Amino acid sequence: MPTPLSTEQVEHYASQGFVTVPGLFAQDEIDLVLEAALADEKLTRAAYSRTDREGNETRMTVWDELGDDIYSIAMRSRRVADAVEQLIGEPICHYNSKLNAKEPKVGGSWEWHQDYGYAYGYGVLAPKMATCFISLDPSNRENGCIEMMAGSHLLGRIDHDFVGKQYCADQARVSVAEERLSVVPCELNAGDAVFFHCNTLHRSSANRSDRRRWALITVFNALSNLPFKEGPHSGLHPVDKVGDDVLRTCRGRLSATDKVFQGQAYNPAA
Ligand SMILES: O=C(O)CCC(=O)C(=O)O
Repeated sequence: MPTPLSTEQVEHYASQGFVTVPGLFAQDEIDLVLEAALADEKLTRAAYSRTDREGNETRMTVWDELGDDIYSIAMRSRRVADAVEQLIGEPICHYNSKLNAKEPKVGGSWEWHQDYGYAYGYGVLAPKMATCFISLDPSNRENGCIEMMAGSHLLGRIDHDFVGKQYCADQARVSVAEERLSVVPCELNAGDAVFFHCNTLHRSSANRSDRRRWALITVFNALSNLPFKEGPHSGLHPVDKVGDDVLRTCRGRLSATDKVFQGQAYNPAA
């Protein structure tokens, strides 16, 4: 199994529940992804809004299958897929992907949650999942960078419930966890990535700034851990990895079909 991450990076992930990898993608590669996303009518059409407690809206587009579009190619590239496989320790499949667009001034917050809090309800048996978050814009506290609660993956799965339109981790537990653990704002440059465990509590604030904060996010699952229920995931086959050089050949490779986009808010309770 290839091991693109260093021992220190893997140890950080194991103890803290996440690891930041600066410069996973170069600026010119991110520019190609953004150029495509801004021109991609199918991607825009499939976007929907998720409002936070204050009624601010984060626009997101979700898709179930990794295809040959440039966003999927980024996530199928070895620097991502091999790293996730190294962290999960087993062959991996795709779970879901999304583009989260926090627009200047209006982009909403994400409350504390675990990705496994969602996936559990859709029949994923074990927390053998990890997420790759790639920043497409510089992100900091002002425009709502993602924040990790260090070590929270060791708390196990926390019950989730709806607060408004968001599915959030149990507030009482989160409050205690916040007192005992530290919260790390992941300030990122475009092209930096954060890999995090599916039980790591994470959140982000609303974008009050005049700078956009877009991110490309993929959740991967262990191939041995396929969901036993229907849901917003594909899985079923191993990630078809591509070389890191392929992305630069994918200028303008937009989404091929509307069908790849699920366009539905996640609702394991439905
Ligand atoms: O975009 C963000 O800041 C967080 C997104 C997130 O946690 C999610 O999509 O599950």
